[in-house]
Amino acid sequence: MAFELPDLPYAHDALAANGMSRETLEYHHDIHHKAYVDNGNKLVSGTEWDGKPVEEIVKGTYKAGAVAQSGIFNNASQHWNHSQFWGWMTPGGSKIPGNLEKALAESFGSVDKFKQEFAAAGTGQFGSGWCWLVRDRDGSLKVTKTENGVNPLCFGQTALLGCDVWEHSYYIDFRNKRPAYRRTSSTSW
Ligand code: MN3
Repeated sequence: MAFELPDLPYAHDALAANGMSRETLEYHHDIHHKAYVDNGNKLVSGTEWDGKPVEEIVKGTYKAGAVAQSGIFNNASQHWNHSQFWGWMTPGGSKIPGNLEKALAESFGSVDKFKQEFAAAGTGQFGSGWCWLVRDRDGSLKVTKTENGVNPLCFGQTALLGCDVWEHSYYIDFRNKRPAYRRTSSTSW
């Protein structure tokens, strides 16, 4: 199946009150995410990955430890990352499910400590990348950060939450102030 750009699950201006403007979502979803979809489809076409699920392509093309990943990996992983990312944000925020709140408190000491660790991972990621809350293979919850399009699928982990810290995710609204952007995503519950 070819990659397809999913619709945003809300209007482009729905997150403006949370700090993510209509203009950011017009660029980030309509242009950046669409480019990963279009470029990914061009690169995958005619290869062994043609018609494969995006998760399989990401896992199959990731090269552990490599600084530069292939074009197929970069576009497939970024398509997957952004497809999750839109659904992880909710206009006005939402409550953390009770079972997750309990698991966060057990794993990190408190929900606030988890939020601090998550934000520190995002602000501490040098250059483009993502920060994540993952369930690791042993079942434990962890905060991680990855470079560029690398994501938890590459390590056999389940992504429970991720925040895009590429400049295109915050530069229109916060310019170079990545820490100010934390109130958009990491505290939107
Ligand atoms: Mn992005």
